[in-house]
Amino acid sequence: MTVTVAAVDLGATSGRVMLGHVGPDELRLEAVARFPNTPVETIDGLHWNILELYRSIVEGLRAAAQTGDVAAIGIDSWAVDYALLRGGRMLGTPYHYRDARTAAGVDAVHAVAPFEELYGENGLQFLAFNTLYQLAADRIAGTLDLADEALLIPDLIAYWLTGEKVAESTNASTTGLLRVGGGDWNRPLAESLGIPSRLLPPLVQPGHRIGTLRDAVRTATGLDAPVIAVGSHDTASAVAAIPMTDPDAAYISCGTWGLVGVELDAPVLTEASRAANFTNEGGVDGRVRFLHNVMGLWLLSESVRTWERESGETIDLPALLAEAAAVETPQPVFDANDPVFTAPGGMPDRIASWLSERGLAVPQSRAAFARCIVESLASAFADAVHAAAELSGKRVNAIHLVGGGSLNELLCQLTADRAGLPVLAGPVEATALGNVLVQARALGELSGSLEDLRELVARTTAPRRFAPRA
Ligand code: LFR
Repeated sequence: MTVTVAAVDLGATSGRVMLGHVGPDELRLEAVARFPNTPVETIDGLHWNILELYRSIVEGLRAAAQTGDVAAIGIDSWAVDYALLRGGRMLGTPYHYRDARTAAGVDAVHAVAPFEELYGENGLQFLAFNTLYQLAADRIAGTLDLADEALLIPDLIAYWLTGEKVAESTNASTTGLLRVGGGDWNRPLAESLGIPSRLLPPLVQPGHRIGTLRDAVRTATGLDAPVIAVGSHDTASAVAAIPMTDPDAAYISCGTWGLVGVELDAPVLTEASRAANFTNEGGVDGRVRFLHNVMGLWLLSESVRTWERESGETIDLPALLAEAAAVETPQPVFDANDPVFTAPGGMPDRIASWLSERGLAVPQSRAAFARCIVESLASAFADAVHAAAELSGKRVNAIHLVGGGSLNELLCQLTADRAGLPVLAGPVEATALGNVLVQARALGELSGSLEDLRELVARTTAPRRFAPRA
């Protein structure tokens, strides 16, 4: 027996509705809709184009319904961003985490709770866009006073589809307002930061049935299916689907970001892990995602966007990467963790400045630039894998690399070389697979632990092995 479920996955450049056909011996995805997810810059900053996205999701679900029976829907997106609501109505347009407004929020939060203290409470690496800093910026702007609830983006979409307001726990763990290690909301911390705890909705775990579609949505989509909470943080879903049949492995979930780490049963809150800026995010089934954010393919895609804008040409990425692989002169390595690369726009110039400020030669062709970016990513990935092993005490014999980056052979090979460990590449669609697996288990179609779900991924998708070269 198999079941068909729909995964809504909102990624950095596009959103998708995918069907997952899942059974004890089957795991197959089918794309039914793809639509742009392009942030919009207005006078007051960078925002989600949330209404257009919602319209596209409803249309995508309608397309899904036309293919046959859909037993459930699960939603995931990147973490930390949210909408403010009052009386169930959205107040303003949600901000995108790459908006610059968070700087004021960081200062305000750290004036009350310095990072060292916060780390003990929430276990999160410092990222200036973590929800608590964004909320603090909203408090300074006066908008929090108006709100009576905040919903993370996948929870907002679930609310619009079902009328039910919840906070899914893996994504909630990235807000900075959850007690580390699977705890509840840290209401005293929130209040001490001037973030009213009324904003925080009831927590639910992946697998929880959020609700059934509202009548209007049922009519618009032609679907009659529950929305089930999945690892609604895209990285949590991706990690759930990593085919780690050997537990002594690290992972890299590589898309726009490279999330590099290991899975643990309990958080690591040492001074060393804080100094290394490692995070303890909540995973599916209460696992800990002990990882570090490396800038990821963002560096490459932003560079390509700039070159295309400047030249009016369309750049063929696989061809560029093939040229980059053929570059023979050694290229310099820059720090792919430097926050100067977080904001959008003008990436090649920012990389060039980083290099020349340190007396390093700036690559002279696009191919050399691409090689420099991929070398820098591989170097940061290798460092983070070794740091994850050392900080957690976990043995690491291999690296699973999943997500879009697993198609980048140069990146996989250079990561293996620099880490001195084999890289097992794929599946590309780990996030969507994690999303549908959790739904299928909630429906009773699959049973067992995360290891059982991963075993199904390993059986149905064969990772490609990149052995380290001397
Ligand atoms: C990846 C991701 C990362 C998170 C970043 C911002 O898509 O979700 O895990 O740190 O985006 O939310």
